[in-house]
Amino acid sequence: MDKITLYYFNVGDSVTRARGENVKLLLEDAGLDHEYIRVKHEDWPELKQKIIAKGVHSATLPVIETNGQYFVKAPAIMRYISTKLGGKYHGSTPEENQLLDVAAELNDVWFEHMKNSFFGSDEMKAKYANETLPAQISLFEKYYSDREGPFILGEKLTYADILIYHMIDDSSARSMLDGTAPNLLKFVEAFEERPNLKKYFATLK
Ligand SMILES: N[C@@H](CCC(=O)N[C@@H](CS)C(=O)NCC(=O)O)C(=O)O
Repeated sequence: MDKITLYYFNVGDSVTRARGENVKLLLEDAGLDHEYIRVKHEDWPELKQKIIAKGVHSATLPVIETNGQYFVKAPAIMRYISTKLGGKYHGSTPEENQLLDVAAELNDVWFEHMKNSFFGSDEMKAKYANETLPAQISLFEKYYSDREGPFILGEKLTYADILIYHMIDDSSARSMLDGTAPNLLKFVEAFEERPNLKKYFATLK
């Protein structure tokens, strides 16, 4: 693929928090030539208008620009890149791809819960930590128990795995997996051992 420029905000004090990191992880795993531009909130309205002027009616971040074109919505960007790479991060059958779509949809529901608690009251934060988060982990553990793993479809890493890995990371939920979600733990460990990702994670320390 041609060089990709990824744009996203910095959210809070973390360089990996929220939706942009999903695309970043895919770019790193695939070893694609890219640049990651952090958009300041005051610069976003101008960039947004520039993207809209290119015919992208619902301009949000993350966005990627490649070959003069802009592409939006994190899971859709990931599917687009996967398709450009011959389905590298897709399943092999319509049924497998349907499962990945479902996992991505459920992941988005989880993200919305996390986002609302992040910006919400102490009560909302406590409800998320004590009820929603354990329920989400237990739900995804079921999906990862259906096959040998380590990934949701088996041995092949998919874009849905990237979304789910990042959700676990963003929720600081890794430590909760030990003893409660063995298949998710196996998945997370395998994910972190992927050579390109291992190198990338080392740069974050
Ligand atoms: N479902 C979309 C959500 C995109 C979204 O809401 N992005 C927010 C930042 S996380 C945004 O761009 N907000 C500014 C705006 O809508 O102008 C995705 O996955 O990319």
